[in-house]
Amino acid sequence: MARTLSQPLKSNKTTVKKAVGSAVPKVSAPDFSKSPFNVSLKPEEKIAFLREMLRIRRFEQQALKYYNQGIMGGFLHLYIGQESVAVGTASLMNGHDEIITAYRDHGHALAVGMGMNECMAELFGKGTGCSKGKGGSMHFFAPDKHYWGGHGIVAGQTPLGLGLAFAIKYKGIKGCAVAFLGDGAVNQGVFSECLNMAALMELPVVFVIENNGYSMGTSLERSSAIRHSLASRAEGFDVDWSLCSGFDLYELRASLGDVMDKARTQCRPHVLEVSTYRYYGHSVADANAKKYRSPEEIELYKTEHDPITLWQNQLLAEKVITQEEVDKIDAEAKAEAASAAEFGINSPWPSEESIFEDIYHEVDHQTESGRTGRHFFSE
Ligand SMILES: Cc1ncc(C[n+]2csc(CCOP(=O)(O)OP(=O)(O)O)c2C)c(N)n1
Ligand SMILES: [Mg+2]
Repeated sequence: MARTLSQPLKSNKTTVKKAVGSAVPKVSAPDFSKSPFNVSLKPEEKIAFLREMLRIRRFEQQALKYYNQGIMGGFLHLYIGQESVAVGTASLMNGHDEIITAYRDHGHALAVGMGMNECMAELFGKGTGCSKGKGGSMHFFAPDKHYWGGHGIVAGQTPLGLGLAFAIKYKGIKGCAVAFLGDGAVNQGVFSECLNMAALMELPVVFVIENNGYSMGTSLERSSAIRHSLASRAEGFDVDWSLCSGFDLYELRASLGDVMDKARTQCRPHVLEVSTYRYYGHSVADANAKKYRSPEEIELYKTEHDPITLWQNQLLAEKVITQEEVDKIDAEAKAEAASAAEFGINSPWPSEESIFEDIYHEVDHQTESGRTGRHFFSE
């Protein structure tokens, strides 16, 4: 079933005023570049967003090349087309915020500052990878960068994100937790439980639904009974919600910045549904990649809604950057990705002896429960 672009900006906090005496009220699109989160952005910050998006795309294209050659194995869920969401979110983090996502996690990892080398090595299963080659594509982690992964169980990261928010509140930190999930993940029961607890305990959590229209080969229309949006379900739990376009970095920053602030300062949970799109199959090994959507649909998103092209054109129009500078940044991103692939290929495999390490803290640290194998019971 063909996908329709979701309508931008609706929320349970928006008051729609009826026009008196006129037929159709004129609604002009808000200028998100003037939002408090965007208006004082420096040119170099705007350019940095472009660089980050290009780095993510070139990193994944490089990975795809080696995967197709059979040199890289395991899973590979590409984020290509969705880069603005991760980059926009990371740009709003204040040092006290935490983020967590599902298995489509490369973009978030690079956006929070993980290095291409450790990420690429992880994809090659090498010991120099961020998870020592034992996690692979779905398990990038960098808690030191406030990034908690990388999770393969659909919606499994949502209660963990809730836990991060609980810890933030418990410790009295002025931060928030941002937990990403897909349009398919909203139908997992655990997400509903999270919404209830978030409202009940007034936790500083923002659930960002990256609505790319598909969960594996199933379109949104076939997986969810929706009237207006997926996020509107939050209303039943007394959680605020809103929608925004993820294709435009200004809009994403304006919308998400606002709700992250509200979570930090008022401990108000929020569900933000972001419209986005992935160009590749569910994973690179998706045998049905060409069966559930048309090439025309993909082409439409590539030509009219590509977040990198849109941002690049925006910066060119603002005269913040020249085409030559864009090309240079892109060439640097490609070179960095190629060098990271070299690093990954040339890195050593994890040692055989390390196979039992990094599974249980208790075993690694030889605690009493680790030695006795009694992790959960004392008798
Ligand atoms: C609990 C569980 N059920 C099923 C799967 C298999 N599975 C992996 S990804 C996926 C689709 C999820 O789609 P969505 O949440 O929209 O995320 P996207 O892939 O679009 O980023 C499914 C059903 C799983 N990993 N975990
Ligand atoms: Mg999806």
